[in-house]
Amino acid sequence: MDRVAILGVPMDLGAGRRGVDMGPSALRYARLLEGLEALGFWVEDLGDVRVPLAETLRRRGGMAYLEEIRQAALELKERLRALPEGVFPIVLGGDHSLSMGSVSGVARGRVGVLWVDAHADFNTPETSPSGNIHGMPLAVLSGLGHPRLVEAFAAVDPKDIVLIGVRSVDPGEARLLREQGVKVYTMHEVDRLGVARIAEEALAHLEGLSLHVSLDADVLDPALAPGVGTPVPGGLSYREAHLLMEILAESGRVKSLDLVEVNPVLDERNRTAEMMVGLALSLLGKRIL
Ligand code: HAR
Ligand code: MN
Ligand code: MN
Ligand code: MN
Repeated sequence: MDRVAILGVPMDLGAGRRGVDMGPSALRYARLLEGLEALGFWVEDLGDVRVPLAETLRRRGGMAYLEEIRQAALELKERLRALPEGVFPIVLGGDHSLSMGSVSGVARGRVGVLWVDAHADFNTPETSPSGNIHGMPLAVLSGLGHPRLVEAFAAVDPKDIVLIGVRSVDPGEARLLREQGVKVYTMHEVDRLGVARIAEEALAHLEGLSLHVSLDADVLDPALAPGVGTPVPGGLSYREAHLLMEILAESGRVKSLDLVEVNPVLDERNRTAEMMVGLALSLLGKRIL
């Protein structure tokens, strides 16, 4: 039977506001494990990576948390490396800085990354307007940014990255994305081309590669998914998000998944977590008929 491993990263040190550290609990409470079992998977919840509470650190915000974030992401990376091949990991966040650890942990050789997000997360300390590390993981994975992070997590060729759903990009970040040759489908392209065409183009662009999907809850329209710290209007609809997951599932090439940036403090009756769980199940093969 196919195996899934769940691993939580209750971290909000990379974000500008508190609360995403409760995301792993909210996603578990939304019955992710039971949903996966109903699909026929053998599921093991491996618990959480250790992350210090912001209140216990005598520092505040942004790059001040660099070492704690690095340590948590490194622990995640090591735990993913230790999984037997063929186990499908689902990483529960937590802010998006954890994906430095998830992508580098699953990258055995070349990996294609589908980063589904309202934001590009391609800032460096120089281009970032906020200093928040959850706006930097994709740059770090590509080898750009703070040397302490790059030496630990650089793992992908920027040409093996596809961004989908983007609608908030900082000026320096936009320049870096162009220079590095990252493929970006903004909401403009979602509207013009549709999600089906984009999914097929993305799969063709990453031809031959195993894929990691990093799903940021804020890619969804905030009217549907209010439980996020950095909402941006004009996001994916329920139907677009599900269709994207279903087409990726049909490819059979997705080998790992992050569910990140769910903020239960800002949510309404856990609906954002429930929607993320529904999307994860679609990505793992759930069908209507
Ligand atoms: N681009 C902004 C910054 O770097 C906002 C980043 C927000 N990031 C996330 N993850 N919520 O996608 O500060
Ligand atoms: Mn993100
Ligand atoms: Mn985002
Ligand atoms: Mn966010």
